[in-house]
Amino acid sequence: MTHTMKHPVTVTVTGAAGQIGYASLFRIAAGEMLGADTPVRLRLLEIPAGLKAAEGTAMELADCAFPLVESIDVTDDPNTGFEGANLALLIGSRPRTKGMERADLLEANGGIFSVQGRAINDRAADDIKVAVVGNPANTNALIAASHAPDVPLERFTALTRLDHHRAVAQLALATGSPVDQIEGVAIWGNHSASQYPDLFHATVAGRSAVDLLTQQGLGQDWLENTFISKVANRGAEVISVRGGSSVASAAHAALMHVHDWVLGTGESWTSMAVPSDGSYGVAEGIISSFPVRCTGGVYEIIHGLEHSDFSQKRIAASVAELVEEKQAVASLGLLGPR
Ligand code: NAX
Repeated sequence: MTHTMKHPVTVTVTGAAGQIGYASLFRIAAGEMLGADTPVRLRLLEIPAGLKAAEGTAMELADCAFPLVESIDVTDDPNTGFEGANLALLIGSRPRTKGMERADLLEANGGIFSVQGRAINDRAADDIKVAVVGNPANTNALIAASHAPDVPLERFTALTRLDHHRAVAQLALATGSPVDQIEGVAIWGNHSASQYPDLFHATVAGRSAVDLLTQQGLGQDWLENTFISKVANRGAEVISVRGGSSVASAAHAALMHVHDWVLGTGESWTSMAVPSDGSYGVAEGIISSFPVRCTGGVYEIIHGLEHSDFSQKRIAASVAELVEEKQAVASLGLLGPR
């Protein structure tokens, strides 16, 4: 390694033996998340049932002889897994199985994310940044944060970057323009079907996206019944076509979420679910998606956007779902001391 290399970063990935874990780890190891100048120490955290498969993944990671990888550790102990962690991708969670009620789902995940929140609180490095991928992602992030009172609240985030990318892709398709011409798309609310993908501040090659769409005869009906529903239900559509849930696109979104948080967005925006600061009428005390800009390892919610009644209602509906989820986990006793 040369003197231009940065200090190594300890990255903990939970659910390391799962599909998204597998699709993420090799790209993290190759430097696609933190850059080609940042060595990584990888920690693969699994449950006992996933340990052997995670060890197999670690063997393959070793077999790639990635120059940036300083170490690879596999464990099923959260305290060991988060020891000295600078970045945590919380991917492993308990998916909803047939016949499972929402309360059962929240409870099963509450068990996972409370333990991990405590371990992060006690063991992680002072600059820990957490990105929750495992569903229900926003509320899982809230549970983890509530059990980590010594970690600044703003370090707990959840992934809505996949929804953001899906929205950009659909807008590119509808306007026949390349994705790199699109700016100002935003995802608001929950990473669920209630989310609000917002095009009203978006531009395509510097022109208002809404004006362009209107010129093409794509109005409110297209917005509500095609665009929003397509983005919000894209996960289900992928399952029905591919025969399995989104994996590589989710892994890519997780990497880009962390990449931009750490390395910056420049002047453009992205979307992240972050603790609400109360702006746009989003209740404080929940983790909700906002448009953000990142600089110097810190994200900042974009303030001062004007919303139509339609947008306000859509945001409020998704926020109401997050408040309900919070009340449900609180009444199950899953929230910690924060
Ligand atoms: P898999 O079932 O393939 O992998 C999950 C892995 O997590 C398993 O290996 C399991 O053993 C492990 N695990 C479970 N509990 C754990 C714990 N307490 N500690 C460590 N590891 C644990 O699922 P995969 O397809 O990888 O999806 C992972 C999660 O991402 C799911 O919750 C899924 O719903 C969620 N998703 C989130 C998305 C987002 O945009 N936020 C999109 C894609 C995906 O649906």
